[in-house]
Amino acid sequence: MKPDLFEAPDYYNLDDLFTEEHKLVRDAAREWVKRDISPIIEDYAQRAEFPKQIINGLAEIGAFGPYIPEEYGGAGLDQISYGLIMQEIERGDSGVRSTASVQSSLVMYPIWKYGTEEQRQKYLPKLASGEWMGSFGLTEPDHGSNPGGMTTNYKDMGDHYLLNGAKLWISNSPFCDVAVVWAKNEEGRIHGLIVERSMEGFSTPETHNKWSLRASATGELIFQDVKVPKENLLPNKSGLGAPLGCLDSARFGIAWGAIGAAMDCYDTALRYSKERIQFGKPIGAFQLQQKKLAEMITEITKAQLLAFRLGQLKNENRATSAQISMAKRNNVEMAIKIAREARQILGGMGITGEYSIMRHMMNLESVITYEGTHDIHLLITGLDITGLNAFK
Ligand code: TGC
Ligand code: FAD
Repeated sequence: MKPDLFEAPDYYNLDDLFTEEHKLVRDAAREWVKRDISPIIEDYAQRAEFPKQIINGLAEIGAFGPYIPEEYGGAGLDQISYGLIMQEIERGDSGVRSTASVQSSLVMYPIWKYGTEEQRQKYLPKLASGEWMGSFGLTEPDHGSNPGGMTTNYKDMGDHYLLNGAKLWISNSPFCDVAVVWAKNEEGRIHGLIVERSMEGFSTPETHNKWSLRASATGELIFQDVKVPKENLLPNKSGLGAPLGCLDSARFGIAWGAIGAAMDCYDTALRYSKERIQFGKPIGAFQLQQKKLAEMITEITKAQLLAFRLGQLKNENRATSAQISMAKRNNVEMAIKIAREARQILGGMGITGEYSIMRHMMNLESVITYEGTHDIHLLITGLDITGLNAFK
């Protein structure tokens, strides 16, 4: 793979709006990606292997629980810092950002928000340091966009719960130490349970043959009469709103992360367009290529402004789920379109692993599907503006 010459585009001087802390946090993540991700990621993606050695580095840049209070091992940062860390990591690879998103927003967040003090003390510091890795089990083979229909269930056996069912498409599952699992009780009410790898009857087979997110491990979570101690139930929120609340936090991170992937594709294509000579001049001098590049920087700038404003609202606890859906949907579509256009600017070279673009493009096919598909987020906006529910 070519050396990482990334220069971040900032067409509207957004840096003027960031605090010193934002810039410090972002620059540390940026440097780490350049040093520890860029040189190795293509190889791991080609081999479809998660680079486990990066876990310590992710913890060190604060990617595990950026906004979780320091007393629980988190970085105690604001939401814009969280977004910037996700942006920088996804600039390297969406699969690496997935690992961080799941750990922070889908595992640490529910334990912090819905768990007991004992659960917070037991799990959060180890998750923040990367000593333990987590996964989040919501999706099932027959219930993806419609998680409310889940059939994974648990029964109250007096001194423990008995958990049965299966989850599919679970990031980090093959190597997770703990899983936050969503299951129905005997009344059909959804609750979160913390399942540990050592529990008998719990298995996590890996899903192979992915053309996307190849450097992220994906698998199943299978529960066959798993005895879960009663103290592992998350007591402070139940119903579908509990997992969906976690998704709000993860989708927010993706809205920022996708910008990183887009910036990397744009920056690579811009540089290539100035170096590649055809018909006696750089291809960047041709109007057709300039149109592509000019539209890319316009869309990136719009996405940056959307994410920044959403970050301000999130910091003030005023961001609605529908606003988060709009940003996730817009920014991922923006990124995937830019990846496709950027790949064309590189001609044949664009399909090789010498450059990051094709990997970003394939990764984004997962990003546009997970955490709510592109269609589902559009329908969430539709419901919000009309008051009419297309899901029922
Ligand atoms: P609905 O009846 O609308 O809502 C049920 C309850 O949930 C509440 N609610 C929310 N609460 C918090 N945050 C949100 N975003 C919420 N959206 C809804 C709602 O108020 C209600 O509460 P209550 O108290 O009245 O019961 O539910 P529905 O069954 O009609 O479904 C709505 C729909 C389709 C929008 C939702 O289920 C959905 O978002 N589906 C997409 C599923 C999804 O996103 N799955 C993601 C799995 S995790 C993943 O992909 C990780 S990828 C790895 C990585 O990030 O890297
Ligand atoms: P389906 O729900 O079957 O959707 C298929 C198609 O139908 C889509 O185009 C969809 O938009 C459309 N559709 C569905 N309902 C409607 C409707 N009402 N109106 C219009 N169109 C509709 N899940 C987890 O729980 N944890 C994870 O860690 C996790 N990681 C993942 C990692 C990867 C790499 C992938 C690919 C997925 C992951 N997921 C995870 C699952 C992901 O959230 C689901 O794939 C996603 O929610 C869509 O569900 P589905 O694949 O079952 O598609």
